[in-house]
Amino acid sequence: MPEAATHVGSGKVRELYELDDDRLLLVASDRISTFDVVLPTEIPDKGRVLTGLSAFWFARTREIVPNHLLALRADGRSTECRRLEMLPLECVVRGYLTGSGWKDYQATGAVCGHRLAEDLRDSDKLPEPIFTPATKAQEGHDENIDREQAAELVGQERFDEVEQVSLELYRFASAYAAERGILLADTKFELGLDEEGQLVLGDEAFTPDSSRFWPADEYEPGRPQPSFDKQFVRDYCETLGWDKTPPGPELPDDVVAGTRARYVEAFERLTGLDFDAYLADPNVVLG
Ligand code: Q0Z
Repeated sequence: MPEAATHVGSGKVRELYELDDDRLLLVASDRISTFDVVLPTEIPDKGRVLTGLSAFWFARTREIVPNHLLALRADGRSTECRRLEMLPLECVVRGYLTGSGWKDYQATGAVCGHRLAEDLRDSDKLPEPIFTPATKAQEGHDENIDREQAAELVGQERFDEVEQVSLELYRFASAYAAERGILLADTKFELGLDEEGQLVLGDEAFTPDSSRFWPADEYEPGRPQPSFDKQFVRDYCETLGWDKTPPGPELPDDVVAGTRARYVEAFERLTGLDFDAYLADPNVVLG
């Protein structure tokens, strides 16, 4: 960071700084988390892959909804963005039934008030994508809520707009990814308002940290799917008998290398660009 910037927030693997009254700097580190624990070993360039993918999607979805992206920095991991008033809602869209959606379905037959057919299996494709909002937890897991609860948080009109925009974003990105051999099982984004009260996409978009990416050629409903990016890490951790509480284990070099290769592969398949071209000039993703 060349200029003075005040640190204003930390995520598991990202940092947020204030540049001035109107602008924030979002920096993606190379940290990786698994089973909700950040590991002591980094995956080189992971933050650049996520930043590049997010910017790629921002550039291609701006006709669906404007976004907060102002500039990509030359380091490839830092994004200058417009400061928004974030909605107190996690916008989640699911095209497949897994994770907390699968858990809720098994317990109640519904996900966030969407009643589903009775015979669905883990990872089944849903007849159509569903909007399944969640509350933003300061700590621990977001809590799924139904549309009535979500409408109370942001107002009915805004809720309707957020749902429509979220579904449109998911339909666009999942169709695009599927053509490139990657299933976008579900995704989460954050929307905010600009000074004029217009809806703006913030945070990150369609990265492997905010979405479940599954390799299409290994898709087999009825069981949990391998993760496109983190499967080597999870498999390695399972061999250790680690109890999944902090601290997490160090990763051996071959697991680091294999995982880095998967992130780079996701970037290259989705963007159609060489990752080296991104490293040379991040703005290539803006097309
Ligand atoms: C995003 C987060 C991170 C910790 C606030 N454009 C925006 N305007 C206002 N607020 C945000 C954004 Cl992106 C905002 N987060 C999530 C990101 C570290 C928390 F990198 N929090």
